[in-house]
Amino acid sequence: MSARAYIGLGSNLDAPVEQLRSALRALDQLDGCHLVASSALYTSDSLLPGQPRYTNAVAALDTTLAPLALLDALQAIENDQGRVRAERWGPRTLDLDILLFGDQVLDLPRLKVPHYHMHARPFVLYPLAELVPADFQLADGRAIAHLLQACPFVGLERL
Ligand code: ROI
Repeated sequence: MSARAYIGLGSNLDAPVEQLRSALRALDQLDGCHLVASSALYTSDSLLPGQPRYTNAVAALDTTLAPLALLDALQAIENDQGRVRAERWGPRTLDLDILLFGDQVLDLPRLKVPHYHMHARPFVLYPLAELVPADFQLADGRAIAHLLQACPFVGLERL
């Protein structure tokens, strides 16, 4: 059985656009996964001061992997692309987050789905909105249209 997962991609080191393109290829090549679509790329200032600007995108991925197996696979891609986990929230070559996993709501130590911060992040919501129908609801019932209304398109540049 396959589930549609939505993956948030972010990078603010070492040629971010190339990092995201390479990550999209790697997602499509994962065993049991098929890249269905990807959003445009967006740039925005870091939520934390003193870091380079980020480039972000969202991908729709069909997968037969279980959520934690997908998480392991995403972390392997991050490591392959040179991510060093020096500090929490620090600059990174590549960040891959599971935003949504089918209709599942998960509250595990390693994985919370829907992603805990996605509702407040324009660099997640606006690319996600490119990939889902206008009446789309998150697995916990929140409507994307309401989340977008509460999260203005401020500080985002669509590439
Ligand atoms: N800011 C932006 N614009 N994009 C990100 O992906 C991002 N990721 C982070 C923090 C440092 C919170 N800021 C970000 O982890």
